[in-house]
Amino acid sequence: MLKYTNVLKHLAISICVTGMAWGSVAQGEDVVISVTDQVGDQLEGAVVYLERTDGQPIAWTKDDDVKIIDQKGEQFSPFVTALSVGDSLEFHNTDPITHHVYSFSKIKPINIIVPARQNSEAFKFDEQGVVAVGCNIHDHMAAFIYVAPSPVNGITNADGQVKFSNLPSGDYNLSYWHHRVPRSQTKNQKISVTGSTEIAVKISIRRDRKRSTRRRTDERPY
Ligand SMILES: [Cu+2]
Repeated sequence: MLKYTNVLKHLAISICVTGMAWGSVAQGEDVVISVTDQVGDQLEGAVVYLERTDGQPIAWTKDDDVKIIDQKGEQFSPFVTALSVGDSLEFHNTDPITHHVYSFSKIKPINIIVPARQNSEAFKFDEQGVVAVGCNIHDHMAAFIYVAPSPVNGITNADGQVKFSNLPSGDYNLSYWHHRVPRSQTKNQKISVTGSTEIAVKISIRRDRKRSTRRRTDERPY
């Protein structure tokens, strides 16, 4: 696979050199981030984002769609949402009952009743940070929104992986956030992307899984 990728890269370079029309086409790399916790378990639901070390914006295609958090079966879905600064999000309600979405977060206080089978207005997020969300009617409902300062952001899947495709080569700072990592411990780690790259990240999380979601959202002033 590596050899095949290298062949593709050589082809791409040849095309750039031989055809001016191709010169403006950005050739990027695939970067896979694998996140595990302190005992080596693959960690799902970690927000990972990359910023260029020189502070310049990243030329990267971004999904501009309004994101959605659904309320279904008295649960928020998804549990964790990653946004870029400036993105918008709607709360949908596919349940046959009313939900009352709230957040005491500093960056985006929310207080909106979403009647059965209706959608909220779009909320725009203009600051980086965490927004813990609950429902005033159903205490067991909880969700987290992480607003990242970079469009290159994503959430690890069940295998603990997030993939960024077609990323320009260069040096990046990798940062992460996870709801079981004590407050403010987003971490920076410098990575160099010079080809298709796999990065392993280990995160120490609180493994107290028996704590209720209500306690989890209340203890954080998000
Ligand atoms: Cu509710």
